[in-house]
Amino acid sequence: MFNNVIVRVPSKSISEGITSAHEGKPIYEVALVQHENYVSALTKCGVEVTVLEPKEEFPDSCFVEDVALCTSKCAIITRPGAESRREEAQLEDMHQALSKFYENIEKIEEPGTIEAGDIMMVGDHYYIGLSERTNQEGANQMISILEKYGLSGETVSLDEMLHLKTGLAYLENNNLLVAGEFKNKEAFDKFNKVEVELNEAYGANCIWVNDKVIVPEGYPNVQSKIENLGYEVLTVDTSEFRKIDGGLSCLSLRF
Ligand code: CIR
Repeated sequence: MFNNVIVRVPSKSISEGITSAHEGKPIYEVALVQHENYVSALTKCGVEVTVLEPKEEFPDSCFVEDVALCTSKCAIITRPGAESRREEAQLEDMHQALSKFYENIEKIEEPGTIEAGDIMMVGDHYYIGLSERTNQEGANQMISILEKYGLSGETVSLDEMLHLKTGLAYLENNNLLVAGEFKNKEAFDKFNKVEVELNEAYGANCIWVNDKVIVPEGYPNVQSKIENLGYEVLTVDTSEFRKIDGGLSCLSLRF
């Protein structure tokens, strides 16, 4: 059960976000409306949403998921692997917001790098993707911190995707959406894997929030697979975030 969510409003500079997609630049005004709709969908799931102000100097700063991991016991400030995003994790308003909810706030230190889009929570256990953004040192530090609080973690290697949760979404009740390179990873064999086809791969980045699942708009097969599992689905158009490799999960911290 999640009670709280933190988001950050996209900045005008979103048009300059890091991207590997060739879908053009996000349109700021459209991104703002999509972000408002995202917040409305979260509110429908019964969480309290803390909305942080936009930060022009950080084009990717609406993707708050990457700068902190929020667990049941502590929050951990990450150290993003992308140079242009590193200082995002030091933003004072985020630290203040986290300190309202957490007594224990930990930090990943140099030379560790980690972006929490690479971390998937399954109960008290955390899967950590080793990617271009998250290195072994960052993962080791994260696992030590988790263990200090009675939680646990393990690493999973990534070869193709940006982040672990680009192609995975844990929907609770042992249900795991899997796309691309994760379909055949042994680490996930114990789950009830629901496979997402290549042409809807972006739709694998969904979020479970209190028994509802928020799914990006425009991925009908993903949507019906999730509905067939018995979940109520809410959809939100995230086309502008997709243009800079961002999905639904990246836009919020949920705890
Ligand atoms: C980036 O490349 O860092 C951003 N343009 C997208 C971040 C997406 N975040 C995520 O998957 N957790």
